[in-house]
Amino acid sequence: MERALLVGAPRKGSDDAAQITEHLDELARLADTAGAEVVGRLSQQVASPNPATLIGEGKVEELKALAQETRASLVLFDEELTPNQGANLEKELKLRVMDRAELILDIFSTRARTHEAKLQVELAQLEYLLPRLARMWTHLSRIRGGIGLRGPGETQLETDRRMIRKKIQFLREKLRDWEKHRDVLRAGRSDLLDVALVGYTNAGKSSVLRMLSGAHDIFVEDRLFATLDTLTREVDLGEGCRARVSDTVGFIRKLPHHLVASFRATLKEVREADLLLHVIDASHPGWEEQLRVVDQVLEEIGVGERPVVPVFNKMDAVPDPGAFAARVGALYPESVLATTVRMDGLEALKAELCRRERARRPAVVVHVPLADGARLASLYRMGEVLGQATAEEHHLVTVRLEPWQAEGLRREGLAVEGESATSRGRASA
Ligand SMILES: Nc1nc2c(ncn2[C@@H]2O[C@H](COP(=O)(O)OP(=O)(O)OP(=O)(O)O)[C@@H](O)[C@H]2O)c(=O)[nH]1
Ligand SMILES: [Mg+2]
Repeated sequence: MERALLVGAPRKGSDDAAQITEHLDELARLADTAGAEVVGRLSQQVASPNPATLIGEGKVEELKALAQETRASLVLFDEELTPNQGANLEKELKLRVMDRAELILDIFSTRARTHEAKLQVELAQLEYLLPRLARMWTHLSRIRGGIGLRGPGETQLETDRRMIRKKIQFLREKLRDWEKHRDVLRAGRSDLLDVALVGYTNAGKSSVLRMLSGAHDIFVEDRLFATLDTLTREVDLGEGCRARVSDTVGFIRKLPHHLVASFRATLKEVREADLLLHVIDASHPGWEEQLRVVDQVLEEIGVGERPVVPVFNKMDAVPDPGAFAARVGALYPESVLATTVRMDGLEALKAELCRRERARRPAVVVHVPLADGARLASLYRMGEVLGQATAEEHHLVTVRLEPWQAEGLRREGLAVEGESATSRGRASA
């Protein structure tokens, strides 16, 4: 087992500096997830980052001593290291040095199960590597006395880079094919409300899907990034309401942007969802920061404007649940409080989803000729019938329909009263 030393080097006076303990706690969880044992911590608030080693020279010496003392085999930085800094630190410390991004990529690579997830992680890793090879080479050529030197090292490096670029190209194409394949599958699905679970890693997204669907085979674990692949379940919300709910990969502070980009296919369910359920670990002292991080990633993948229902989970572990409820109730009136381990909040969540689902299927009144029994029956299959009356030559059927369904009936010559045609911004027929 690797013995890891954690290093935090936030900018002096920054928000990160104020939360150094929490951030190193999280790095410790990442280390644990990656299978390393944490043997020590060290931090320094840097006024101006040292371009060679990020932290100051004296701090490097301190780190060296601590590494010897604790018999560390690995040093993990919470901050991003330039390839130069990484290489210099490794040379100084004679230990493997990784930054947070690399550690996260490492975890993803060991946790990826499906073919698709593996391809996505490999792509992210190669993209992380490529500029590093390049910058390391610049660094090497400077040591050897300038540009224009064509040693065997450079040839080798060029070959490596070409191979990596080729592989990146290949993986991108493969993933595009996958995405197309998924699109085909998606196109064949029934037209249900599509809900995507999003949230910080370990907030309880999979637990919420488990609670909603009653499916106990859904993987839940007290580890970061337990879920990497998208899993979709159809959920019965009661009262004739149904929705399709997808669980997917969690987010984290400083998520490597290569990773976000290469998880395009997996995050497609999020990008195509009608509604997002943002699961928040209410018992986590840093939940507000986590919420902001998730909002940022949502922005980054282009769904910053999507309707969101916040779900404050793990309410059982909140020290003062009354005060907490009052506070988030005022901030997020449409939020739901939940404890998935006790199934608390299930009814409220189902009711909220059902309300949203109904809002997209407004009630309309369809005039069906009395003689047209087949049409009447088909309406009952099409949507949720709320009432039926008879007037002169027609049945007046009040039914919840999607706007396109009402439109279709109108085109077939039936009278349809109601707001359906305009509810999605289309002009009324
Ligand atoms: N105390 C408490 N723990 C919970 C609750 N809901 C989930 N957990 C625990 O939180 C941990 C993470 O739950 P998951 O459902 O796997 O979380 P996730 O958001 O899917 O996590 P990743 O897939 O790793 O991003 C597990 O150990 C759960 O048992 C809750 O209501 N209360
Ligand atoms: Mg999960």
